[in-house]
Amino acid sequence: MEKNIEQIQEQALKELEVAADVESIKDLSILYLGRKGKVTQFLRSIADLPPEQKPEAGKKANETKRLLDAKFKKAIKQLETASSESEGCIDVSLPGRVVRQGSLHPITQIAQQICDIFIKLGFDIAEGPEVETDYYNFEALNIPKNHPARDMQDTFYVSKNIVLRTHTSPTQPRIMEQQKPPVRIIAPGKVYRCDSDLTHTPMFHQVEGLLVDKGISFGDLKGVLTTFVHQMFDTETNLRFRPSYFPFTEPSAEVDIRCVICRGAGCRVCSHTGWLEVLGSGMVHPAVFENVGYDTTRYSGFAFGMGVERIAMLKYRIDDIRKYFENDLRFLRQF
Ligand code: 2U9
Repeated sequence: MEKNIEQIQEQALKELEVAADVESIKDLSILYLGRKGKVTQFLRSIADLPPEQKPEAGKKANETKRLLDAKFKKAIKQLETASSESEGCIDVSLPGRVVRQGSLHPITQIAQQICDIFIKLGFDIAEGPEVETDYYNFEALNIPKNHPARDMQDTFYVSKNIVLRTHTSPTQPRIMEQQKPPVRIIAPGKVYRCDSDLTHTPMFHQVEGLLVDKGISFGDLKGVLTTFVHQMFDTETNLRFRPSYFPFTEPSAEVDIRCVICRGAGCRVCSHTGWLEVLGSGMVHPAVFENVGYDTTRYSGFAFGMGVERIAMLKYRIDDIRKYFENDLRFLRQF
């Protein structure tokens, strides 16, 4: 009989060793210590033993019961502690979380497309400061103090002679002061004007270009800007050059393209004119050349400028410029 309870204990401990989870140990506990369990049944059977064997058998059976109960409880506790510690750990068997790839802002994409077209035409990129002196932003570009063009630009003043640049054109006299012709540069970047509505934001992006060499004519200007429009939109997009005025160019022209929405039939976007204004341009004013020490009898050149947001609005058919700067990912992810 005593051997029997030892065998039961030995068997229970062997089974406990291979029990891998809490549920299996609980099952073992029922199998050995439950109401109909092996140890319980052994305890009950002691009643049928001869009286002299009962005390020893009872003692051994109770020791086994206590030992197994303690071993089962300890094993359950160890498994539960191990599982709560592993909660903060990485489960390498789980599928990975997808990291969304970022993309360039639509305005950056359009600015790059514009620059790429001019780079292929032989232009270099030039960059200048966004906080600019009154001299380079205005004076060097033939916009003297009290000139009405200063009001047109709605300038943010940092101090009396320092402004947030109202165009990227000041980059160009800076380059011309350092470099003799030929000059072929485009100046992309942020500009600032005190203006805000459906089609204007206080900060926007421009690309302005300059080409200076011997014998440059208005025909060169037309050829370069026509190539640009055909590559940026498509070769079916007609252009018209409309006389205009800028202090830094003479003669000056605004460049319209056939409406990309209605193809000239007339719609809300082109105010029923069939045309959209996309560029300003002209032959560089001799006063600008004199300011940078270029010989106006030897050199001539053309210049142009465009708003990147305006081009982006037409390409992507967005009618409110502010959408580009609200940082709404549902909008930005479309590009
Ligand atoms: C130099 C001389 C002349 C650059 C030019 C424009 C015409 C022009 C505007 C278009 C829309 C800016 O974003 S916009 O408001 N630009 O109309 N810009 S000619 O003329 C220069 C530049 C540099 C030395």
